[in-house]
Amino acid sequence: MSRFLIISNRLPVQISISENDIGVEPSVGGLATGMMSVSKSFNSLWIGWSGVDFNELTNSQVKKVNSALKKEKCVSVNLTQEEVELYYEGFSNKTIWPLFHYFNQFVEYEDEQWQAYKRVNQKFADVIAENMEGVDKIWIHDYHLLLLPQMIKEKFPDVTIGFFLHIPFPSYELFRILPWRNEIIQGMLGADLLGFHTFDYERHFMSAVRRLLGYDININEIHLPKRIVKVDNFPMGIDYDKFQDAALDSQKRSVRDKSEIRKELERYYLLYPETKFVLSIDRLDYTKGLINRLEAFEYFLENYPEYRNKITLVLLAVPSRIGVDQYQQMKSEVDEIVGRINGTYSSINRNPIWYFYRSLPFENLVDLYNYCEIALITPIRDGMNLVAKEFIASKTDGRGVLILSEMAGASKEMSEALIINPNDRAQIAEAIKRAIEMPLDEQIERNTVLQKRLKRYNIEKWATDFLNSLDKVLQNEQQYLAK
Ligand code: ADQ
Repeated sequence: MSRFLIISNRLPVQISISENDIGVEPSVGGLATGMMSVSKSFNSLWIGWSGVDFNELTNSQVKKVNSALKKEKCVSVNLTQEEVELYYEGFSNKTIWPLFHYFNQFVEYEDEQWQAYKRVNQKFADVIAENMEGVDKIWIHDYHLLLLPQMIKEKFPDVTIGFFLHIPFPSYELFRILPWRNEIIQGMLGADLLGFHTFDYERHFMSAVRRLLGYDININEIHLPKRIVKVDNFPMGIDYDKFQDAALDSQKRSVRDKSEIRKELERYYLLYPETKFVLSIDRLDYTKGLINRLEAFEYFLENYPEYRNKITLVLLAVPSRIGVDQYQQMKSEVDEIVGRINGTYSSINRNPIWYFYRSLPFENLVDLYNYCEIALITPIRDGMNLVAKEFIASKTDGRGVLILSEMAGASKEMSEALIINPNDRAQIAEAIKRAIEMPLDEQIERNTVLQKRLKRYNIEKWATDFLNSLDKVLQNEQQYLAK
């Protein structure tokens, strides 16, 4: 029976190990959240790093972890501490991540990290090779594994390979800075189908291929000497019904069954019924624009004093990549600005910002999406941004206003939101005011259009579209070679 492999840096589970017990839980992150629902509906096996250092475990613990993973249809690629530092925190997150998000000033060029990146991509290729029985399709995800398509293609030329990049692909002028640019492009071209979130990322990639390698390009096909590679955009969707249903469920619960967060929001609202809750949720990452968001919020409080006691920013920052310097610095900066704003604008019983530095269970996330009237999403660069979509999907009665950065891939499909430039504080402040004052029927009108679109192009449709395209690529390639 044919089956397909999903490959990503991290497995979509988080493993906790105590003396007698092994726990497996779903992990946070766009890719994990998105692909989980898809992998269940196909005959698939997911290969990736488990996040656990197997060298620290006893033999019996290793067995237990592997069998817990097997139940989840997962196979682990074991990484040493050094590999995690050089390949994951190093090349992936200190070179590719900042460069592809236009944070040129943060990019490191360390040969040692590049060598580790190549080694780990090869390690993935080896584990894949051990699990190839009956496999005819492989879907590789994201920037940690840019060299993997070529490694697999060389060894298994008949297997169809799809690759999807979850982050932006930068303009050629930026990409060319990378000393290893040719190897990276060649690595990606090992795939038969390359997918991006938006047409712009696709266009940037094509331009890099044309200028660096000089291959013939026909609209969205790249003609290599012996095969063709198709390039297309597939804007990633969300599990729409899951968010709608969870939001409905959250509203219907009796007081006793409500989450603490929801009870607290409702209690606060009873005390101060004029309050508008503004929601901000993301990983604590410099690309997500937390600093400019906070500065814009401060600007708003400064310039629109009539709203000072009528607005509360619920700021949820999920700890992320704490081993990378910039992330630690940013955490201190966020702490400082939140302190400054609360110090300036708090009264005895009211803080303008409620700040949480942690991850939250799904139910709480939905409570916040459902209850807060406004979402403020201001990334400096973002491949897509699923939070924007999840917020809209959780608005069961159509109320709510989304303020969204034009630098997020999601803005291309969500023009009914209030679209802002994340570097324009005055514009963001103005959008907050507009959101507060927006009439209900206008909110509902905008959200109805958005919801219809998100429901139609949901995560399942995204994955099936990608997989169908992958099948078509194979047929086209056979016709092309027969000519
Ligand atoms: P991320 O950068 O992780 O993903 P995003 O698309 O916003 O960003 O997804 C974050 C996910 O984490 C959401 O599904 C959200 O529900 C979840 N989440 C956020 N905060 C949480 C919290 N406090 N507790 C629990 N869960 C939380 C990368 C790219 C994005 C791209 C995705 C998918 O950087 O641009 O949209 O991949 O391709």
